[in-house]
Amino acid sequence: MAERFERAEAVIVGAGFAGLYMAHRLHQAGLTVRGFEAGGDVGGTWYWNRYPGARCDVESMEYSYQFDDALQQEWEWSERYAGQPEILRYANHVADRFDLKRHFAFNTRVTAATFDEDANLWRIETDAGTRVAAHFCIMATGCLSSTNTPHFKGLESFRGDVHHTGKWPHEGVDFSDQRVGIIGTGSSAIQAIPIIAAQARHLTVFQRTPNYSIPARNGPLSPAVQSSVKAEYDAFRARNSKMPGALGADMPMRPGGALEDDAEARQRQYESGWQRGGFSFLIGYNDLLVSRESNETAAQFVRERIAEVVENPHTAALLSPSNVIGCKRPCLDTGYYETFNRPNVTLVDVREAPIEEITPEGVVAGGETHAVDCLVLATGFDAMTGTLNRIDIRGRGGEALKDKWSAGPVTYLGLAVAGFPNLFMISGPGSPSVLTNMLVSIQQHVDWIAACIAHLRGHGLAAIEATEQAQEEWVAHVNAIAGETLYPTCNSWYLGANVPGKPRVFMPYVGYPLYVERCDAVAAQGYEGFALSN
Ligand code: N01
Repeated sequence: MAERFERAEAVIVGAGFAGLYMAHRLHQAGLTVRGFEAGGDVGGTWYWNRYPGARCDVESMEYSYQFDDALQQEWEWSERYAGQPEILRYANHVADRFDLKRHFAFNTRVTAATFDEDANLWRIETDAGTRVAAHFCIMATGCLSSTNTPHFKGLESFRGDVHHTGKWPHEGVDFSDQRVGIIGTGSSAIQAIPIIAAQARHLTVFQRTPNYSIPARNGPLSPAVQSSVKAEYDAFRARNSKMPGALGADMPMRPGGALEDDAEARQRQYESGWQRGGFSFLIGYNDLLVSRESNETAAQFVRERIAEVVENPHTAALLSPSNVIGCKRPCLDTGYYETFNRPNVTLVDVREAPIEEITPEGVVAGGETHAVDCLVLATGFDAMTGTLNRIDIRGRGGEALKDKWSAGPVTYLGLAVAGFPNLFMISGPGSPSVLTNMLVSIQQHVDWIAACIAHLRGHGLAAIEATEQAQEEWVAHVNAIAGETLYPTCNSWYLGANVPGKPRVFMPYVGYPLYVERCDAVAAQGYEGFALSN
C-alpha cells in the first residue's frame, strides 16, 4: 500500500492566511511541501465569504502579515477596514510575491489523514484521489470554515435561491426587485443587511437573538495615518502584541474598571469609543468581560443608542440585547440599526415564535407565512472543530480525532493532540485564535511550528507528541481562565452552542500575551509537555 503514496516532507491543509505562510516557512527551511485547498484559489475565509458588505472588523493596518518588512511597507490599504475583495487581493499578492501557489493543489479537499505508526508517516487522501505520505501534517483549516445550515423543515422545497453567507456565489447575487429573507443576525448578517435592504424590494430579517453592534466608522484610510504607522511598524506591532486580543493598543483606554469612573466620566468614555468606532468601545475599560456590573454599564449605553436610532419602539426593543455585551463575538456595522427605519425592512422575532418550516413561498414562523423570493442563511459556522471533524483524522492505534473530541476538543496549546504525533493545528481550539487579530495568532503559530520542526530536524528527532498529562492540564487551564470571565454566560459559537448536539465547551484561550509566553517557555524548555522521539 505504501508505494501508492507520493512523498513529501510536510502536507499543509488549507491555503488561507495560515496555510500560505506555513508553506512559505517550510519551503524556506528546505522541506518539500504539498498543500491542498478545497477552494479554487488562495484566501480561505476571504475566498468563501463574498456576501454583500463582507469586511474585516480588525483595522487594515493591523490585519496583515508582519513577517516581511518590505511586504508590509509596500502594501497600501484603501480603507480603515478592508473589504473582502481587497483582502483577497492582498492574499493573492502575498501568494504571488512569495510564489506560494505552486505548493497547493486547489479544488481538492482532504478527506482523510491517517498516522502510519510503522512508517512514522501521515498518509493523506483527497477527494481528487491524491495520496501523499508525509512526516508532518499541518491543519491550516481555519476556525470558521464549515458553514452551519440548521435543519429547517421544507428548506429544499423553497422555490427561490438559497445562499449561505459563508459560501457566497462568486458572480454575486442581484437582489433588485426581490423580496429577500435573511435568517440570522450575527456579524455576517449585520454587515449584509444594510446593503441588501438598499437593493431589494423588501427585506425580512428573521432574528432569534439580538446582537450588540458598534459603528465601525469605516472610511478611506488617509495616507498620513498609513505612513505614520509604517514609520514605526515594528513598534506598532509590538504594542498590539501586548494586548489581550493582540490588537488595538493605540485605542483610547482608561486605566481601570468601568465602575472606578463616575457616571459622567463613564458616559464620556463610552461616547468617545462610540464616536471613534470599532472595538475601542469594548476595550475602553479593563473589566468589561469580567464584571457583570461593569459590563451592564456598557450594554446599557448601547441599548440607549439603539433606542435613539430606531424609530419604532417595538422594533427597537426587539433589537435590544439583554445578555452580556462581548459574550458573543461583538459586531461592527455601517448603518445596521438605521436600516430598520426603512419602509422596506421588516424584523421578525423568531425567538418567541421560531421558524416552523420553509415552504415554496417563504418562511413560516408563529403561524404566519412571510413570502420571499430569495433566502439568505446568515446562520454561521460549525466553528473551530467542524472542519477538523469532517476529515477522517486517525492517530495512534487508529483512534479517530472526532472520537477523542466527542465531549469537546482537547489539545495541548491548541497546537497538538496527544496520540497524534507530528500533527499540528494552526489556531486550533485551546489557542487564542478567534479572540484575537487572527493574522497575529496565525503568524505566532506558524513561527512556533516552523521552529519546532527545525528543532526536530536539527536534533535528528523523528516525532513530537503532546503528552496526555500536559494536555489534561492545558484543557483545565483553558477552562479555568474562561471561567473567570463572562464568556460562558451566553449561547455563543465560542461554546459550540449554535450547533445542536455540539458539546458545550469554551474553545478559545483568553489572553494572547500570556499564551505566547507559555508557548515560548515550552519551546525553551525543550518542548516541555511533549514527548520527543527518534
Ligand atoms: O454567524 P453567527 P456569522 N433559527 O454564528 C442565527 C466571524 N465574522 O456568520 O444567536 C434562527 O455569529 C443565530 O441566532 P442565535 C466572526 O467571528 C467576522 O454572522 O444562535 N436563527 C445568529 O443570529 C463571527 O462571530 C466578520 O440565536 C438561527 C446567526 O444565525 C463569526 O464569523 C464578519 C438559527 C448566526 O450568527 C460568525 O458570524 C462576519 C435557527 N435555527 C463573520 N441558527 C468580520 O470580521 C442560527 N441562527 C467583520
